Amino acid sequence: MEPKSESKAREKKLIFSGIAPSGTPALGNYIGALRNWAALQDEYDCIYCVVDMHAITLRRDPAELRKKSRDMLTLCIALGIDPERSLLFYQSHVSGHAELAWILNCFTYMGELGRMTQFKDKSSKHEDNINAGLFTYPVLMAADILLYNVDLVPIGDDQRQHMEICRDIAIRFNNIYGDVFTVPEAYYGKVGARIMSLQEPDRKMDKSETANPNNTIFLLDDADTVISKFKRALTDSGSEVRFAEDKPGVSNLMTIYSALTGRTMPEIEAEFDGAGYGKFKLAVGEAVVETLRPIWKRFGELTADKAYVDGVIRASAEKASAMAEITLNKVKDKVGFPA
Ligand code: ATP
Ligand code: LTN
Repeated sequence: MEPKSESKAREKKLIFSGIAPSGTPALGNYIGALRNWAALQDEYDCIYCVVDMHAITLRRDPAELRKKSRDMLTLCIALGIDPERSLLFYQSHVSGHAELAWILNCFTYMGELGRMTQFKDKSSKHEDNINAGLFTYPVLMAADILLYNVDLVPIGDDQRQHMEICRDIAIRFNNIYGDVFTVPEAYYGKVGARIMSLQEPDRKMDKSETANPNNTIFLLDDADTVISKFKRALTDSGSEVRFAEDKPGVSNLMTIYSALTGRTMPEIEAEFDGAGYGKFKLAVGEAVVETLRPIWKRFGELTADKAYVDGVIRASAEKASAMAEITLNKVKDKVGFPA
């Protein structure tokens, strides 16, 4: 993918998305975001980023962060992100992200950041470390996106507020300085924009889950672990497989099953009519294992091929830096930094 110069228009629309290496990716990340990342490559030019700078808003062990970042990036390739067509790199390798974030901080209000539910949620969970980075997290995310003037941002439902603030910042900046940033749209996949925890279906499945690993299916869990987590998944009273508000556990499992098999809710209800929860939960677990099996294999092969993955990281970061520089130079000029 080449940097877009003023003279050469891009044929395809451009996409950016990021994922934090804050844990082993979870089934929620896969269904809500990562599998869309792979699918969108046919239609769009795509830039995908392991956002390690976002990850340090919580304290991390350095060696572990490095490993998680590498695994995340490798897993992205295993999931179908094709480095021949798309860029895939670490956020910290392209300094433009941090530079633009600082500038955008000066165009973002405390009040709008204070309304972010993710900030409220994460600061209540980590009362001992409510740092400024956690507060300005959405500004760095806006910088990630606006740096590349992308059209579309594939994300899960939990990122709606962050996308809105990104658009507001872009519009605000453009109103002052003219047409600098493309105002991006969010892209939500059709099914499964919010996969819930298996044991507590009233909250979303998180990859950073540590309290109870049975809440989350991690993409690198083995087959037995996946099946056993589904067998234990919390279902609701009764025995009917029915998609309904008063059945959050069963409905969540149906969403997963539907996302992976392409079957509709009425089809799933018919398939498991009278079957009972045990059989249904096993079928969902098996559908997940079948989806993950080729990914596990590819991940193993890629982990063994260090030189190839290193090459992808280096080449992508170089191309991304060149693209970022074009926007950054324009922004610096607009705000009045000397050439
Ligand atoms: P953390 O646990 O560190 O907060 P996370 O699991 O929420 O992480 P992110 O890195 O914040 O994951 O998100 C990566 C992508 O996955 C985002 O597009 C996000 O919307 C999507 N996503 C995260 N959790 C879910 C979920 N439970 N269902 C659907 N999509 C999700
Ligand atoms: N905050 C996002 C991760 C993220 C992101 C981005 C997603 C950081 N920068 C830019 C899309 C575009 C999240 O999913 N938690």
